[in-house]
Amino acid sequence: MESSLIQLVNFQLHGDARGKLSVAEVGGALPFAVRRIYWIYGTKPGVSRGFHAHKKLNQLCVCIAGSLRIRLFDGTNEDDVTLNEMNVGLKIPPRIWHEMHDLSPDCVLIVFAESEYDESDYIRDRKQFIRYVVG
Ligand code: T46
Repeated sequence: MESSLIQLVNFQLHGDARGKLSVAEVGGALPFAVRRIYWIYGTKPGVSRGFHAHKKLNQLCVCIAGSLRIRLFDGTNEDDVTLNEMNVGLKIPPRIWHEMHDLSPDCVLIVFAESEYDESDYIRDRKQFIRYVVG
């Protein structure tokens, strides 16, 4: 499932008799040089996260265990994508409102980010976000 909002990447997969190995490298599946990596896990049942957009930050998310649904909103269109494959990443460009829902108890979401953490890059108010992107 892919729309202009949902940008998925397939990682290079090396499988052999021992199992599988996936690769994300700059110039390949990674669309930017990574300066920060964080991971989200141990989410309590029924808890959703995110509810913000970034002004400039590019990110790539990979669900390496369990599953979750990510809702993306560009100020006009909204779409949902379920991530449950270790070999697939979701690009979250700047100026996209994102919410993470339905995280399974075993969900581990690893996020590759283009820049160091900067709270001033966040827009955490949905109405402010719509004004920011739509004007
Ligand atoms: C995003 C989605 C997918 C830091 O101090 N450094 C960091 O690198 C990060 C990512 C977070 N924090 C602090 C800021 C907050 O006090 O950790 C706390 C939780 O962060 P937040 O409420 O923003 O977490 P989520 O899960 O709502 O959002 C996170 C990322 O922050 C965000 O950039 O795109 O995951």
